[in-house]
Amino acid sequence: MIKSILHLLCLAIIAIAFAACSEPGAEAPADSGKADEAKAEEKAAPSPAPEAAPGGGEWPQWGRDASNNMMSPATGLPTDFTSGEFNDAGEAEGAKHLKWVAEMGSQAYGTATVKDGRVFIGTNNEEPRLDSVTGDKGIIMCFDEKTGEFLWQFSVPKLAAGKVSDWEFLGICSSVIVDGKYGYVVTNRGEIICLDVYGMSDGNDGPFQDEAKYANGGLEKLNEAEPAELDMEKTADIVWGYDMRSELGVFPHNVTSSSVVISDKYVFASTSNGVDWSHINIPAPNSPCLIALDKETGELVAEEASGIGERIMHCNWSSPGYAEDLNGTPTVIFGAGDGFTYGFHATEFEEDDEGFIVFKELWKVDCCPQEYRVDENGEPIKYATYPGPSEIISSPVVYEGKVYSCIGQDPEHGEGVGAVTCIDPSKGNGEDAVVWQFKEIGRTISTPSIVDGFVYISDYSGRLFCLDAETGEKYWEHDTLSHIWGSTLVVDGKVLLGNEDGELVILKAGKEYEEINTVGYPAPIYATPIVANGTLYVMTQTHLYAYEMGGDKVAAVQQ
Ligand SMILES: [Ca+2]
Ligand SMILES: [Ca+2]
Repeated sequence: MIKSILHLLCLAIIAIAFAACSEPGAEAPADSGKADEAKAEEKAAPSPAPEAAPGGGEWPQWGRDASNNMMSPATGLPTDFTSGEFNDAGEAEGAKHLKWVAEMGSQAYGTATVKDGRVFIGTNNEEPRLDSVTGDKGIIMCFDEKTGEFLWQFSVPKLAAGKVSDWEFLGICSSVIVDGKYGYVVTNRGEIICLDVYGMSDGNDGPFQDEAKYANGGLEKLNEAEPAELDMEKTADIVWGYDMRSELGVFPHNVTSSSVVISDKYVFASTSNGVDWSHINIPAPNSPCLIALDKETGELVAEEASGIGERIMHCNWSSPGYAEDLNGTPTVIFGAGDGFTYGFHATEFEEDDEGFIVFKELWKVDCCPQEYRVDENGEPIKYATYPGPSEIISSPVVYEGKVYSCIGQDPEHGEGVGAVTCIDPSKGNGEDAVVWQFKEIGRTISTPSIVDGFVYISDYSGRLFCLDAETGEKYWEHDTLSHIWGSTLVVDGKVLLGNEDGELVILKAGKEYEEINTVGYPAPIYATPIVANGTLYVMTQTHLYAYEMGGDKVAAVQQ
């Protein structure tokens, strides 16, 4: 279960104003007036046009941007890169196209993000980087983008609950989303933490100043914990923190997973609220499964009150998406633990009867086919059986005004029936909004990639499908012959996907099926490959590989 959660975290991200970043390699307009115009145009665009983003631009969050559509406009992807052989110094000898490789912990589920020269990953503490941090911990590591040099880490103590809410050695499953000086991440303790990406190098930013106490008790025990002796130069700088367990009473099942998404004002986060060890009882049915926090202060702004908590099948591990304009409305998109995908208003909230500020539900669509919920006699089909119902763990993707959402379960529950649902919120609510549903797929915790009208989606059973985004028609499928936890990346006309056997498959994107290469690694791949600034990052359970992409464009990016 925990592993799946981690996987989920990797999946979710947000839409940043990537476009606002002036890419180092972009051609400068001839005069400054034109430059300003160009900048204004860039800021208005939801994502950079391929020609405007040599090297593909940055990858500042799970999903690259808030649409959660994991594709990159980069070109020059080599298809003959290799993993090499580790020598005693920890170098991957003979690895083709490798810039650097960094050792992480023994398990790493927090898919890499890259912004402003830094790379962030989530892992555990089984290969300790700091003498002052020992034993099992949730860890965020920050590396230098060019060299892979370790800069600092965020060390999170484990909850005493163990497997029930904070499974041993799972580490931090969430990806860091970076917005300017700040990064936002969900910890293994069920906390949302705002970090200063510059760490302590520019002093201890606040209001939060109790980093030494946090290291011994998290937010929950700040008042009673003894301050730890820390190597402050390499310690993360916490700006603010929000403890979802103590503030909301949520009960994370096995682990807190998923990544947050941000708008200009808010942080939107799923709470990992779930069932208890019995797998039947829901300890906190009235607690929210999705919340909004003020980005500046970390204060609670709104909570979900659509009744998801009472209908949780297992947990809420999906990372939400955000669209500034979906059917004319700023919308948070949430794949929930009851199998429904929800659209909530992202800027207007309402007060309920008890005085709580809650999300305004715009629409909801059941993404779990009815025949998975009840049998032909109308009897409920048992959860966690092959033909039974599933919740949503992967991230819903927004593409050309539609939402693509997939159902699945914790990989510990094994394989089973799944579905991809295409939702058009302009067509109404519920079944009216369903454009098509594809049911040939098995359960999945992978997030789809959608490029040029093609949907690429893998399932836990190991298959990768190419579907028509408008009709759901299947063009081809490929069996990787191993379980899949991670998600696809589409870049430079290719689809990349890692599996549990440590194989990264490379297929041709488009209607015609073509295998290009399979690259072997010495450890399983549970995270999703990403591309940022002309570099391909492949994350196994133990190592992060950074590969240089080819061509002049890469050189331009590295100026
Ligand atoms: Ca600082
Ligand atoms: Ca601080």
